[in-house]
This record gives sequence, structure tokens and C-alpha cells, in this order.
Amino acid sequence: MTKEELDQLSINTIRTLSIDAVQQANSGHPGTPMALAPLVYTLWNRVMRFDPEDPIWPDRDRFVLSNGHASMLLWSVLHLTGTKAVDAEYERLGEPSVSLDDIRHFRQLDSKAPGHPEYHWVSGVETTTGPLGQGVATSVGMAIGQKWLADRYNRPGFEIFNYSIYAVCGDGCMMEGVASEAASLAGHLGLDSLCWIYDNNYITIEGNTRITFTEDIAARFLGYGWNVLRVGDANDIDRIQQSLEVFARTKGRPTFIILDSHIGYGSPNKQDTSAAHGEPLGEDEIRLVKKNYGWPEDAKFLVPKEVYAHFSEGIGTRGAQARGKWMELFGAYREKYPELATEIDQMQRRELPANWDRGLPLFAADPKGIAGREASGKVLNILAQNIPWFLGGSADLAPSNKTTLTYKGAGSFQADSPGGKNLHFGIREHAMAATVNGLSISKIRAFGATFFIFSDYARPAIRLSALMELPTIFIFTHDAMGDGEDGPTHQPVEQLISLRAIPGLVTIRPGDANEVVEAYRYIMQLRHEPAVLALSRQPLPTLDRAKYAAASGVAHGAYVLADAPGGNPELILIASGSEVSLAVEAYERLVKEGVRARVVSMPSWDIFEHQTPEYRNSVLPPNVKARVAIEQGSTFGWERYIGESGRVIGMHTFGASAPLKELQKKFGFEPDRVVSVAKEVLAR
Ligand SMILES: Cc1ncc(C[n+]2csc(CCOP(=O)(O)OP(=O)(O)O)c2C)c(N)n1
Ligand SMILES: [Mg+2]
Repeated sequence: MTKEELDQLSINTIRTLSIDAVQQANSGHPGTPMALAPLVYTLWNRVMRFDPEDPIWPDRDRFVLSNGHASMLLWSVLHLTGTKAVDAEYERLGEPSVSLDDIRHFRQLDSKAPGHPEYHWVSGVETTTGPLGQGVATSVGMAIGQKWLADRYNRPGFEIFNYSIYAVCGDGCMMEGVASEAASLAGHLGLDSLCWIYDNNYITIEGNTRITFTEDIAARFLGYGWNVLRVGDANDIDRIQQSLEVFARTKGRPTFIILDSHIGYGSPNKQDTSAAHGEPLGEDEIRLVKKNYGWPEDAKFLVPKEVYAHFSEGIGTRGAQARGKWMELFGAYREKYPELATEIDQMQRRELPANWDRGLPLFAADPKGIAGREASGKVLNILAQNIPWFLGGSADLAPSNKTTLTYKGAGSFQADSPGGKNLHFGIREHAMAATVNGLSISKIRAFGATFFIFSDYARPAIRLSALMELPTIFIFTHDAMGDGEDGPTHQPVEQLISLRAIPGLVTIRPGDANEVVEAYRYIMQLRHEPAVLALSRQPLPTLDRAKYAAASGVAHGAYVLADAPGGNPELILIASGSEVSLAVEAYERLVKEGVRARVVSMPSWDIFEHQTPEYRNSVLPPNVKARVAIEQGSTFGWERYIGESGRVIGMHTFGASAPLKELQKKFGFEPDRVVSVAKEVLAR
């Protein structure tokens, strides 16, 4: 077989595997894999530095399939390259990541070929995609990560982190706002290790894009400051390769390749129509397509053995050599720069350096207290000095979020200062969240910050951080009505409960400065879970921990802060965040009046739910039915902890624009009210 014939055979194998898998599953997206098989073939077999034997080797090139519906492209190429599986402990398992059997069971339970690419489920998937726009936005974080890692760890003669990030995307990704936010940021930062390849096929689900999407996309990306290239024929693999070489040579800006393609390429009745997008071609059409490709019409899931060999000689050989060279280089690097090498090892395993929590503050009792965001700022500045690879930033609210790293040498991340640890996301909350996910994927510990209310603008990426099991950190300040005069547009009501509903996301709302410290102590040790911190704008009294229980109770999600004298409570006040001190005030009055009250500080439902039943029952004894929960947020969901006979003092409406004191009065967050509600509940 000639080289050209082998290329074509490999491309058609990707196409027909995709077609057969979708037909077998009776669901899926055949058209785009048929069109983009030549691109994916060229990228993987000719260009990418990726060793199928070790899909987590740190200096590998990254591939992101942002149009995740075309997942069969990825399953095909992971299978054909013989990419090996790794487990959650980063051990290589020796078995294939995606077997032919997985492909036969495309979209079926437990198959390693699910409907969309899933990080943490299939080795070789660099980020979860499917919600359009997320993949490309996350790739910007991966590119920032590459720049930061290179700046910190590369040394003359030791290019330890030198990889490229390729993201494939379609019209859907290009229409989504998050892609625009992210592209604008990437252009500003001049991320030249980043290459997006846009599948320009003029087709989305509702038909031709002339009904929705007619902008000049080349002009748009030129405007962002990207290098824009065009390949007029998605089947021209030499031109594709050439454009990727131009990308590799382009310095100082990211590259955008517009690839003109035909969805459902080779299908006589479906090519260039939306009918090729999201449904099986049908047995009759498949025969016609296979005939067109010169493929045996009745063959199913056919992989000619020459194709395995061809991938092995291409990416297999090139990847093994590249990784071998890197391992050698890293060995010498370890000799010369042992401390840096240790950092890289720890980071790769999501471990923390020794003494990472040294010098964390202990806040003295103080009735005036300190704002949650202020305490957070102090903690962040210590952690960022203790943990070299801990960094982050805000979406233009750093002065309000108190997230600026102010110590000497912290620096700002910019195109000409890629070692900076203060990231500036601009007013791009959604891209920020996707970007910090991309940094987490790059094994950097990263945080993103904004007002709690604007967590809504970041939510799709927060959800994905949980789905991907990434230890991303979201710092949200102005967590309740502390924003007073700004009014209901800026006062979160339903955000807490809606984030609590995301599986695997740890949401913490600390009640005073020492709970902030303990919240960070807990969060920093997470390896596979993201966390949201909801912090107050206004000062909160720092509780006297000699009198009340230690703040280390945060690690249990909820703990008995103050108990009835002699134990055996008849009433439980449960509160989080700014309402903890309010509960304590009410408690003191109730106790004086002879009520056997207990205060439970409950900064995190999620952590509490993971405690043993014994512990949970010790904090909230089932026989104590008189319970009052106090939280400046939606009352929704609190029934779970207060039961049939309890009451919630919370928000039933939006807030209002007024000074905080007046709002507290209007909405009932005052000691008098808590005391009277408590008595009502007790009297029931
Ligand atoms: C955020 C989001 N909205 C909607 C969808 C549903 N959806 C999946 S594919 C698709 C059309 C995408 O068109 P395009 O990116 O051009 O893909 P092509 O059909 O060309 O492969 C839509 C609307 C989605 N996956 N994510
Ligand atoms: Mg399209």
C-alpha cells in the first residue's frame, strides 16, 4: 500500500467506526466525525506529541474536542492509537483506554465510549465537553497553565513544559458567549501555545447557519488578536498539516484555523444537511457511504490491521521517542534542580508541599470582627507563598473580593510576565470559571473570584468542575445582603441552595474569620472535588473560641458551637455565615431566660452529609424537634434539617436596596425575631 493509501485507509477507518457505532447505538452524531476524520488523523498521527503508552505524561500535547457531540472521533483515535488506561492514582493499567468492544457499546452503560468525552472516565480525554463552548474556554486555561509552568520550571537547556493545546470546535462553540470571552482573553494574553480549529460547515441542528450565524468570523478573531488561517478543504491533509506547522511557528498570539468542511462527507443523501448531524445514517445510506469510501459495504466495526500498524509507526513511535527524551531530560533536571523536580512530582499527584499550612492566622476574639473576604485575603496570601503552584484571580473585582496576592514577587500574569500569580480575567465570569478548570486540569491549584450573585454567570463551568472531579476553588464574596445599597440585583437569594444541589461540589459559608481559615484548610486538601466559598462583605464578629467550640469543626460541615448548660438541649438554632453570630446572640438571651438552647454552626451541608450517622445525630439529636434555621438565603431545602416542627428564618423574596441594618430589620434577621421564633417553635 502506498503512503497515500494508508492515510486514506486510516481516515476511512475513523469514519466507518463512527458511522457503525452510531448506527449500533441507534443514537449519536455521525456527520461531523465523517467530515473531521482527516483533521483528527493528521493532528494525531502526524503532528501531536502524545505517547499512547502514557496519556498523562506532563509534556504531552493536549487535544480538546470542544464539539463533544463528535465524540466518536475521539473514541476512534484513542482506540486506533492504542492509548492506555490510567487510574485515579495516576497508575498505568496496561489495558486499552477504549477497546473495540467499548466502541461497539458506544453510549451504553459502563462503556468507555460514552455519548460525550468525559474527563476522569476515559483516559486520554483532557477535559469534559458537550456543553458547547466549554472545551475551547477550558483550553484557554490549559494554555495559561502551560505558560505559567514553563516560566516557573523551564531552565536553559531544560524545556520541561513545552506543549501545545489543540481544540477542535464547531459553529455551536463559536456562537456560545463563553467562547468569545475566552478568545478575547487568549488574544489579550498572546497565548501562542493555543490552536483552535474551527469546523466551518455552515450546519447546526436547525439547518443552514444562514438563519443564525452570518458574521465574519475571520475578522472577529483577527480583532481578538489571533493569527487566522484558512484551509479550504477538510480532506486536504497536507494543507491541514501545513497550517498546523504555521501555528507551531507563530509566536506571540494564538492561532485560529478555519477549516471548510462538509458534514456527513460521502453520504449521497445527507452530506451538507443537518440530517447528518445527530442521528444514525440508516442501514441503506451506510451501504452507499461505504461504497463511496471504497469500503466493504457489509463490514461492521472493521479495523484493517495495517491501520493499527500505521498509527503505531506514526504517533506511537514519535510519542515514545518524545516521551523518552523528556524522561531523560527530566532525570537530568532532577539532578540539577531537585527542589523544582519535587514540586513537579507533587503537583502532578495533586499533593501539597510540606508545611503548606504554616503561618495560617488565628484570629483573636473580637466583637467588631473582620469580614469574611478580608480574612480570606490574608489566608490566600499565606497559602500562595507556601504553595508555589497556588494562584488565581478575579473577574475585575479583586479589590472587592480581596483576592489580590500582595506579597512581594507575586506579580501579575500577562503576556510579558507569565510567571505572575495574580490572574486578571476581566469581566468574563464564565470564561474565568472555565479557565480555572483548565488550570486545575494542568495540575495547578487555582481559584477564581467574583461576587456570589455572579456565580450564575459561571455556573456551567462550576458544574463541569464537579463532573470532572477537579479541585477548582471558587471564591464568592458579598454572599448575602451585606451589599445593602446595591439592591436585589446584587443580593444572592437562591445561589446557595442551587450550588448545594450540584453533586460533588463542596459549598462552604464560614461564620467568622477562624471558620474562613478552617474552610481553606479543608479545601486545600481536596484532590478531586471543587469548592465554593461564600464569604461576607461586612465584618462578622470573631467568636471567642475559649467560650465556644473550636472552628476546626468546619471540617465536619456542622458542629455544636454552643450547647445548653449541662447538655441535653430542648432547642437547636442552626446557622451559617453572617447568621452564626446572630444565632449566638439569640442563644445567650434564651439561655438567660432558662431555655436549654444549642447553636449549631453549619457552614457546609455537603461536608456534613458525608459524616457518620452517629456524628450527625450527635450534632442534631433526632429527639430534639424544636429547631430554627437562620440563613440569609432561600429557605428552600432547610426542611431537611429542621423537620416538620421547625422554622426557617430566611429569604422568601428578593432583597431590596437599602442600608444593611434596615434590610436586617425588614427581613427579620435580628436577635428579637430569632428569640420570638424560637419560643414559638418551643411552644408547639
Ligand atoms: C450549550 C449547548 N447548547 C446546546 C447543545 C445541543 N447541541 C448539540 S450539537 C448542537 C449543534 C451544534 O452545531 P455545530 O457546532 O455546528 O455542530 P455540527 O453539527 O456542525 O457538528 C446543539 C445545539 C449543546 N450540546 N450545548
Ligand atoms: Mg456546524
